[in-house]
Amino acid sequence: MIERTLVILKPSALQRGLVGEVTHRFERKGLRLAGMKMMQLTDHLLDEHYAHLINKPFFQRVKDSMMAAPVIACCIEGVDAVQTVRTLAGPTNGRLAAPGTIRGDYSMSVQENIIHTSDSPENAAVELTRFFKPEEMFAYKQVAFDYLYATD
Ligand code: IDP
Repeated sequence: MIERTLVILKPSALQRGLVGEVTHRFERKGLRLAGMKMMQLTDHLLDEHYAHLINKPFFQRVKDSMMAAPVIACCIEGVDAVQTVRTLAGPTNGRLAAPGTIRGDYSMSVQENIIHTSDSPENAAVELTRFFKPEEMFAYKQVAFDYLYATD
């Protein structure tokens, strides 16, 4: 099933100069960039985006960290894209994430863990609507598409 998912390159990715490196990993995997934009997150947007963390003691710290610099929001597409992107990202704590994952290779932190990735197809749909207008996401067929999924 072709899915779209939201990836946010967090301020930690921009501060560390990892935007190209992280984006390259998704491209090399065979995932397709359907949308990409730089934006400054706001308190209001983060209240919605991180609503599941609202009662956590670190909620404000996480929001401040997400507003400390601009972010780059990406719409990434592919078969099973939500889980594939989560696997490439690794678990939340960068210190526990396996080498080879984005967080495992570039993060020593729970908070400053380089990227956000949607955790389910349902949440991906909600999050993409929150961060992108319909006309900011683009449908086109990658030339390698038939090779990428040849035996599926
Ligand atoms: P996820 O980003 O791996 O899906 P969530 O539990 O949804 O993890 O948490 C959202 C973000 O909040 C994390 O990526 C991380 O930046 C931050 N966060 C989560 N737990 C903690 C914590 O215990 N301390 C500090 N920041 C945290």
